[in-house]
Amino acid sequence: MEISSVNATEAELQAYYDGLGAYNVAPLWTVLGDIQAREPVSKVTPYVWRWRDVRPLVIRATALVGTEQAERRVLRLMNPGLGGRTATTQTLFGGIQTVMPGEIAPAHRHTPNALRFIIESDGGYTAVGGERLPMLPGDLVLTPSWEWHDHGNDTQNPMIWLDGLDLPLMSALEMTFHDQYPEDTQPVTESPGSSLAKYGSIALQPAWEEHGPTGTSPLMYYPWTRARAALERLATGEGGSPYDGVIMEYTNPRTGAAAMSTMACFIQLLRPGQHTLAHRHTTSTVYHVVEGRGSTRVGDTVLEWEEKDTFCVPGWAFHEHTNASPSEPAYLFSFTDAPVIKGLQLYREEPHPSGHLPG
Ligand code: GTQ
Ligand code: FE2
Repeated sequence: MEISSVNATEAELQAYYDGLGAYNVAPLWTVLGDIQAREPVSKVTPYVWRWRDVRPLVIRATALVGTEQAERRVLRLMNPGLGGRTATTQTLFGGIQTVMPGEIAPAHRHTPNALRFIIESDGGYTAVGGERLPMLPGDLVLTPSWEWHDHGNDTQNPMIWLDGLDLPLMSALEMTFHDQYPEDTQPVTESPGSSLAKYGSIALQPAWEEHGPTGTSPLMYYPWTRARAALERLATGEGGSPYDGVIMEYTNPRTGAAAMSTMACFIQLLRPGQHTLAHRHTTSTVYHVVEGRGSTRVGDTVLEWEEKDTFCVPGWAFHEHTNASPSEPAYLFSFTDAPVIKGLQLYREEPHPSGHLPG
């Protein structure tokens, strides 16, 4: 036996191809190069959404649409490479949401998982599981799949935060279910601080509650004060990742696994002047600059960032970070699709062969 070779004329081939569409079949061999690329080439464009541009736009929206009209008044962070899809990376969605003084965003639930990383606020809350979780700048609030959630601003100042959802993934899976709560807000059944006291006490977990080895995090609130203190403390030593500096994952306190089934969340500190080594991995990332200024090189692109900017890094793209300040640390929050990629046993990671990207 041997590999066969047949030489049809262009005209014969074209006539054959023209006849296939009517039967909804098509040749694989004409597209095999795309399907079997040697490695992924992401359509996602590395991009920075600058706070100085986006903030006025989200504030303008508050004068034009209420939470009655919008349900969620969010500006979507549209990746320029994804052709108008509601997507910031292939799997992740980022948006900037505002809730103005006296406003609520009504209670609903849906299969997409969501996180909130607070950018500007004086208070206010997201209610989940009957508890009003605080939303101060730098706090992380989770609303995992199918949990009722409503937002409210009982302060005098705007609340603005970064939403992170797995919408593009849910859309690809055609797995979006959505429910409206019969009232605008869910009943408050838990006292303030109860979930943090129950699940957020170092290595102490309530022994009276039954739980299996897996599942989503029972803790849905990770205050900035604790995250920052942990990073500051660790930054006094030598430790950390050569690619990410002092980086900590927000985990499910019962299992140590990622905070949600589809998204992992991280907070990292780049030491003053730090320039990390370059690597790449098959997870994509949305970053938010909590404090500081610097740049992230992604392949040939340099993303310059400063406080409150949001930027994205595609999967399988080499990237390295630089903290531009010689005296101040930079703090980056980020979320990735790691639980999905790792759960499907598709995770790969490699260092850049030269250590740093050229340029
Ligand atoms: O706050 O519940 O950005 O349901 C997209 C969908 C936010 C929310 C988004 C949502 C929400
Ligand atoms: Fe929602």
